[in-house]
Amino acid sequence: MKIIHITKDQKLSLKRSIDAGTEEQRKIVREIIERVKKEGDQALYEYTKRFDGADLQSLHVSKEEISRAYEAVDKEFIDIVQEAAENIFHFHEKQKKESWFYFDEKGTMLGQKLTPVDAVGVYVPGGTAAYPSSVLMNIMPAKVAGVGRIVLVSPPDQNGSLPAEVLVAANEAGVSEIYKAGGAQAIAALAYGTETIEPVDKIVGPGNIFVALAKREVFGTVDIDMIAGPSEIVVLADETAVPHEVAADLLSQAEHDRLATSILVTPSIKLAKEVQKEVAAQLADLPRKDIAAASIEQFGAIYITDSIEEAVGIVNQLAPEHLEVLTENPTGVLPKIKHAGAIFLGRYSSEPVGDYFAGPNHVLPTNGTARFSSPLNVDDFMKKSSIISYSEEAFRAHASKIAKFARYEGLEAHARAIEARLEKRGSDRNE
Ligand code: HSO
Ligand code: ZN
Repeated sequence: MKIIHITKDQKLSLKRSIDAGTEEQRKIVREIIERVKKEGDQALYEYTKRFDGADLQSLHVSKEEISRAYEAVDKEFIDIVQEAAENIFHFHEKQKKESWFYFDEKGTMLGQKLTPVDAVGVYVPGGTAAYPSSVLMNIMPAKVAGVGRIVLVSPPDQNGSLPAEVLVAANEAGVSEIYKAGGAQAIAALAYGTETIEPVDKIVGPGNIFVALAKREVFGTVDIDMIAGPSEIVVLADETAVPHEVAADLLSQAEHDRLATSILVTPSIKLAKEVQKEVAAQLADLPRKDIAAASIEQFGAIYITDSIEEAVGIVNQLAPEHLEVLTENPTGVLPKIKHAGAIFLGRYSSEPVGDYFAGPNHVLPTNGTARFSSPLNVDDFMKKSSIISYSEEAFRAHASKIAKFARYEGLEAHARAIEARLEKRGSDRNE
């Protein structure tokens, strides 16, 4: 892991060009979407055969399959998922906002009515990235928001099955329906519907480039979540941090992806050198050492600053997905942190505590977007309607101003709609 001495005013960034896909990939995705729109289920069966090698009898995951999943996993796994789900539910409940209304002295009522999205689709990738923890993190905020229908889609293996752990997590989180479909075809089915899958209003969850392109393509017909980039961790530490713990935390995100970024920012040269040694040593016996080593080699770095204040400045420039504060007084540093998706304070708040268990969402802004966006949350699954209820007194007091405003815009019919209520006519219901 390289050690870099930061010079004052050095500009640093985690921003990378997001894989926008090739023209060829976009063409393939558009063709898939068109076929699903036209042929519905038939297209899903054929693509599942072609891309996943599974000859499905049904797209739908049955109650029996879910029961079998519970028998296939360890009892301990179920207990842990249940406890994690409870923590996630509890945390997200605190985010839930209520509709609000107020009255003025003229009897006018104004407000905002909050309504959950009717139906949400959650995409779960296949293979080793089918994380049950992400199933919980994507479903629970929708559940807390009160979304009535939550549909999970995921590509099956060659035997036509989904991982038992995913099914258990989805069921614990309160999923309504589960379908065996992946890739761009699953996104198309969620957006436009097929004979079996009713369309949804919003699609969330990570996926490969074809899934990301398909989400972009259907955006507007449905809403989508942010397109998440590779995982990032920045550790802000002083000489009180424990080198082998810092190294372990950096590696926890490096093992996600060759493109993941793990960075230590510290004013302590001693800590920097010890962490560098520890990372190399711990890498050697990690099962996913190929991935973690590639990530550390290309994107890992230890930045040395003159002071902790300067280190905080670097953190705010980077706006990382995950920030760990391992300093003598982490809560004292907190007010100075402006940009980070999730902030972990102190040595017992190692990043995986948040990935799996604490309660806050692990779907977080990456690629420097923590400057302007937030973790996945309950609000993402709620929408707001403005409420306007003018009293007659308020209407009469303001009608002429409103009509004038309309005429300044050259919109005569708007003005007349206002004035129609000022005229007295025989047909007036109040006469
Ligand atoms: N750290 C990942 C989420 C995750 N970690 C899932 C383990 N499983 C988000 O950046
Ligand atoms: Zn993780």
